[in-house]
Parts: sequence; C-alpha cells; structure tokens
Amino acid sequence: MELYSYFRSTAAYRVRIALGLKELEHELTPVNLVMGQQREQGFLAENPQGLVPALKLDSGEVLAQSSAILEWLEEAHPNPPLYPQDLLAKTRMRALCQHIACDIHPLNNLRVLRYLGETLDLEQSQVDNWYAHWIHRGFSAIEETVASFKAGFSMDGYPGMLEVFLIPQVYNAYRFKVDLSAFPHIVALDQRCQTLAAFATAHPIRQTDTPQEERA
Ligand SMILES: N[C@@H](CCC(=O)N[C@@H](CS)C(=O)NCC(=O)O)C(=O)O
Repeated sequence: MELYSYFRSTAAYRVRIALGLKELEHELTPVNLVMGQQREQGFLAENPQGLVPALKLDSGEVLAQSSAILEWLEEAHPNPPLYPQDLLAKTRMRALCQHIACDIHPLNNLRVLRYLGETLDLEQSQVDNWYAHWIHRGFSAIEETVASFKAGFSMDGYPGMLEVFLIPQVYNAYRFKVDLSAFPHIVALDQRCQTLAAFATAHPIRQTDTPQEERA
C-alpha cells in the first residue's frame, strides 16, 4: 500500500497511526501541501478531492478521506480490532471519533485558519483565539470519557480508534500553543500513547518529509 501523506497533516497522521497499530506494510509518498502539490494534476488524478491522506491499495484503487480509509483498514485488516466488539460501545467510540473528525478538525483546518487571516483579515491573535475556542469546546466533551480509562486506553489494554483520532488533534493543539491544562486526562493519554511504537513512528517530527528543524 502507498499512503499519500504530509508530515504535519493531522488527518494523514491518523492513518499512519492505524497502519502502525495494525502493523501493515506500506510506503509513504509525501505531498507538500505548502507547495500546493495537492492541487497538481498528478495528485488530482489519484485523489480528485485534492486532500491528504489518500491510500493507494495494492490493487491500484485509491481511497480518500481518513475516516473512510480507517473504516476500510478496520474491515479489511480486523486484527487488532480498533473498535470494541459490543455494538453500543462501538457506536459510542465512533461518535467520539466523529466529534473530532467532523466537529473539531474542520473548524481548525489550515485552509479555514488561512481564510480567517488572509480573506477576512482577522489579527493573528483572533485566529489563535478561534483555534483555542474550538479545541476547548471539543476536548471538554471527551475529557470525562478519557478519565474513565484511568492509566489505560480506550480498548482493553491498548489504544483504539479514539486514540487514532484524538492524538493527532492533541499534537495540533500543542502546535498552536493551546493551553491544555483543563484536560489532564487527555494530556496523560497522549503521553502514554507516545511511548508506543505505532504513535512514535507516526509522529510528525519523524516523517521522511519532516524539515530538519522540526525533527526530533
Ligand atoms: N476530512 C478530510 C480532511 C482532509 C484534510 O483536510 N487534509 C488537509 C491536511 S490535514 C489537506 O490536505 N489540506 C490541503 C488543502 O486544504 O489544500 C479527511 O479526514 O481526510
């Protein structure tokens, strides 16, 4: 498999983590979003949505949208499972994942922040406040669930789909210097995840396209 990725993309980071948790062999093809490679013909021919991630399967088919890719990975490669077996628990975890993917990430996406600054002419401090506001609103709805994991993870003894979605959003919150002191359980879960190979390998500071100055 070939994953079209960008080191800093939180949506691509999700898929990198899941590929690692499932120990699936793959190659990474960087798409430089700052240089606009996502809008070049070569990439658009693979993914007309012009966004990363995209996953090219061994059959040559290309899948778009991180949530759809993650559902495919879960069904095509069920071990280890990243959702609980119990239908109610599974649906609850899906709801938290969608909360991150649909109600936090799109509001704080780089193209939205750029539009606020460049088109609507907001000051940088206003854009930063926007970013922090949606992180605080979003993480407030998750903190209590994460507290219930105590020193563990969303699955029985290991991370599941919730961590796949949440940890990249935590990385991005740190990147934008959001104060996360109101979310001690999310911060602690992030620290536990970073000790695991799948998360450490997928981290934006360790990608082939990570610029030298941002490397670990
Ligand atoms: N809902 C999409 C979001 C993908 C997305 O927004 N990707 C960003 C990077 S995190 C991107 O490719 N941005 C390029 C652009 O906006 O031109 C997903 O989950 O895959």
